[in-house]
Amino acid sequence: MKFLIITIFPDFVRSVFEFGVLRRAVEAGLISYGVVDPRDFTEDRHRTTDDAPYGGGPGMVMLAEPLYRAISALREEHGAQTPVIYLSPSGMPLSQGLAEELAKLSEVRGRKSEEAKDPALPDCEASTEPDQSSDSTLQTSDIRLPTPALILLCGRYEGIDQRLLDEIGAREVSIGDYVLSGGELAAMVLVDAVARLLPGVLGNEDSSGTESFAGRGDGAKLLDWPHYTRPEIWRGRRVPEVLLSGNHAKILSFRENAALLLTFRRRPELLSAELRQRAESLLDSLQGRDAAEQP
Ligand code: 6GU
Repeated sequence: MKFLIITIFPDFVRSVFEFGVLRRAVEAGLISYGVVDPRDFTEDRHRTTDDAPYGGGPGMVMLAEPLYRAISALREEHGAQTPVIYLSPSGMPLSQGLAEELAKLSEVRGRKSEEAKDPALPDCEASTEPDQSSDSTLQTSDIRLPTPALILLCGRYEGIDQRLLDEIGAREVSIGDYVLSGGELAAMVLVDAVARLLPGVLGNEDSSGTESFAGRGDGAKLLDWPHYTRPEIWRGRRVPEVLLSGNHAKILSFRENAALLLTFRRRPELLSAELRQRAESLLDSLQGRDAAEQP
């Protein structure tokens, strides 16, 4: 997956790819990124990227033309259909589901070529690169489509000229109900959430699956259970006994109950009526039990 970011703070955005999981994913060739500055697509002496809003009011609005040229340059290089996501507090909320949908854009190799003609993917010609095997029959899995790309458009000031967003068909995404001073941090949140879902990015293929908000197959979304590591007693606080028991069935049931109760207490709106019921019965059955045994 290629993340192409349009920002007036290119160094800030690049720095995010230099640490931790994202850095390792770049080094392993599992993701790549490009950063472009709309200033480089201006033609005036001051390299202007914003102006006062028509109709008056405070702040400045980003000009359509430099952004249009930046997007056109990226689409020319990476595919005319490359989707554009505009990070804005007025967008659709980012969710684990949306992150999964975006991560799936990269699930192309090995699919039937018909299916692979996903309109969301760059419509460059599929290049065929038969592998080194002696079999000269071209397998559908040998068809290599171009690496899927996402253009992430970061706004600053009061926003972006609406005509640019309409012209390019941008999808607007917000990371929550609060206002940031620009889209850069939001774009980096989206990149992280998507990248860690791509095959191979997390060392342990399992670890994106069991935590908060990862679907568990049954559609249930629960908060994560609490975690403990050494020492067994820290400042007088003991690790729950069951976690030391080696009884894996009991441990799983303890953790699932803990996750259910935490979700019930903190985010009851995430639970179905059935799970809420189950949490209530669990609370009843725990009444009067030793605190050390409680999830
Ligand atoms: Cl995507 N951008 C800005 N500027 N503020 C936000 C946001 C995005 N999501 C939440 N607040």
